[in-house]
Amino acid sequence: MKKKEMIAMLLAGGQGKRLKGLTKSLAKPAVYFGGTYRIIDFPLSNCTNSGIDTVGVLTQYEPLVLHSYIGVGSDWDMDRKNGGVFVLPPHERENGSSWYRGTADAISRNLKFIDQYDPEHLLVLSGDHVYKMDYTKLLDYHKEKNADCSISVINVKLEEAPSFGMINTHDDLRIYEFDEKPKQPKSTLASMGVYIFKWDVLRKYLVEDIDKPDTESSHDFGKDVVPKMLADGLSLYAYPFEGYWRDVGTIPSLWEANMDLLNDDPDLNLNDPEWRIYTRNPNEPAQYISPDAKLKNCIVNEGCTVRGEIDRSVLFYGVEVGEGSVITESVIMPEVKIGRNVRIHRAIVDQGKVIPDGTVIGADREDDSEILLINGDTPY
Ligand code: ADQ
Ligand code: ADP
Repeated sequence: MKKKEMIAMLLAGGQGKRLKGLTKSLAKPAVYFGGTYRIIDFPLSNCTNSGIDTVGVLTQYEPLVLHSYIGVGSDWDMDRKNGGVFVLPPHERENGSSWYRGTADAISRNLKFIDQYDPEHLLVLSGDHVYKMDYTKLLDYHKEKNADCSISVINVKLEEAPSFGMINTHDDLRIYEFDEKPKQPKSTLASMGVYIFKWDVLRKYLVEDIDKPDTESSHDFGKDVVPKMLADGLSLYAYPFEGYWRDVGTIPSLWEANMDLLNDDPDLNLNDPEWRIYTRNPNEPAQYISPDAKLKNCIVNEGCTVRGEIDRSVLFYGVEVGEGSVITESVIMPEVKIGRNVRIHRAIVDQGKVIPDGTVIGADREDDSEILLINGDTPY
């Protein structure tokens, strides 16, 4: 196998418990976003656009949709002779355990895959985030600092800090503190879960970690590997990322990031010829808008038939909206069939849901601050 300067490992195994009903039969990276995409399209496209041609995708929870979706990677221009995208589900170890225990364990169990390319650096990515990032800039920074590990960081609000790995740095951005999900955060600089490691350095840490009993290590980058490297005095640097980045791990954050796209000049520009986000084309016919339909400030994907009113909403492919129905501030996932005279306000409606005529969802509330999730469990 040809030696590569850097390959990427994309962690796509998370269950996404905070997305509740949306991830019941779907891994979080496979959740739909922005009318056309699945979340995993973002890191995959970022890899393609950054010239990274070899990507291992680590799956675990509900892998079937992800496996068939990624296929041979042709939609992201990854079906290369030299490199490509490789889906890596957990396989049995000699001691019989088959589940990936944590994010670091997932990488440790694929050492052979990585070693084939004998890379100098390893890019570790999360499959849960919506952003456009040129990873070559992070690599340049990592080399310039001669870092053992470089972590991409972004400023978050102090009240959001307990959900992230929080970082403190010296003036030269060298990291001296890393707290995974601190109850009492001491900074607002959050790890984006995007790391570049010197491969020979990380490899040693992974080999050491994999044999530790679960009582001593949760085999996780944020909880175990990064803090251990820091404690050992290795050189870890923070790379300040500038741009739109969202962890869309909760119903409100997924809804909000979809709504962000409806701004006239959105912070996340998806119509950027310099940085395309690739996705699998559903091959649906063009959308049909009936003479009585009214559409304002919305994203409507192909295969939709709209006979009602849509305002500030995102419709994925194949959605039907019947006569007299009014949809406001909502995200309607693919192939949802909405009958006549339905009202939906501030909700996410999950894929394939059928909403009978006359149903009112969220439109008759006094307090509409909560975003409703309508899925297979909802009683209509
Ligand atoms: P979390 O997002 O909470 O924090 P985690 O749940 O470990 O971390 O998920 C990271 C990624 O790995 C996700 O893409 C998930 O789908 C995937 N994943 C989780 N377990 C896996 C497994 N066993 N096998 C394969 N893939 C798996 C992390 C960092 C924080 C950082 C935030 C940024 O730990 O430090 O601030 O990401 O969102
Ligand atoms: P959440 O949105 O709840 O934070 P994540 O996808 O980030 O969900 O995963 C939460 C935790 O669940 C992670 O620590 C991850 O290691 C663990 N996890 C992910 N998939 C599985 C699984 N299939 N079985 C057991 N634990 C898992």
